Amino acid sequence: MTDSFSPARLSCGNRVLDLSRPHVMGILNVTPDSFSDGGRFAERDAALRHAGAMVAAGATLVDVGGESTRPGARSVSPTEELERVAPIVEAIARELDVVISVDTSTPAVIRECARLGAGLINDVRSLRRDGALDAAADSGLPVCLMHMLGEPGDMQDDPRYADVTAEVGEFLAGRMAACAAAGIPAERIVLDPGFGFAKALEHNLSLFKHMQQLQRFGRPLLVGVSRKSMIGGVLGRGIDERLYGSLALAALAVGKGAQIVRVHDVAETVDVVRMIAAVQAAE
Ligand code: 8Y4
Repeated sequence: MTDSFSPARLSCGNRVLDLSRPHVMGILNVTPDSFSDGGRFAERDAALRHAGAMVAAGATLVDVGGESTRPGARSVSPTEELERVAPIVEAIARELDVVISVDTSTPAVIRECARLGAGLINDVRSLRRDGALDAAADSGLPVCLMHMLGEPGDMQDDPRYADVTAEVGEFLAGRMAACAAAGIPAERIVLDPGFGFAKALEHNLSLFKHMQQLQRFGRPLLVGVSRKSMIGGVLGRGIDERLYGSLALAALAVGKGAQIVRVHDVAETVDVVRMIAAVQAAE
């Protein structure tokens, strides 16, 4: 009985997320500005201001990432990634009341950010890098396991599925088993279908339609579709014209039971999510 229900709470370090209502995770830009002679301080300041604005708009999580997952992006060394992310995690932990999610696959970054006050490890590689399972286990933090085949650089080279939702479910079950073996219990896991990762438009749409199948694991679902190419593919809109498409998918995801939506447009999405939550909470 309790198995088929998502738990009401997720413990995120020193904060607890109430999962009886949906949450908005704001995507934080951490773009290194090589032209600013203010250097690291200006970067950290801009990130902190952006995070503060998202929290004021109602984000209960912010996702901080120092490595681009875009196809063709230059790879970043662990030291470089840590130098970008750690000061920002530290500043947000000191200044803001929010769960800090760290978008990383790198064991050293997982360990250091946990020490600095992060509340969630968001790994698009689902802890498949050497040492990542142990680092996440030792952190004591929850982990978001996301479906992706291959690596960001090659993932869009002709992805094929017989049944995309079933295969995503099998993949996530395998990663949950790997986590269990490494000492990360199910209670610390969040699952993510991985929209836009190793999936053609038809796969993204079918996976979205059948996302509810992933509720069978009894774990909270995180969905990231904001401004993604599946919206561009359907609507024929450029990246700056995808707000309404993004809001439609955020609403539909929450309607299908997603507890966390990862978005760029926090204020707009918070209105959508709060409206749905009000209806869901009614008699
Ligand atoms: C515009 C800007 C359009 C960026 C697309 C994008 C997910 C994620 C990403 C996700 C989880 C992205 C780090 C891709 N997507 N983490 N990360 N789930 N858990 N592209 O779907 O936002 S990066």
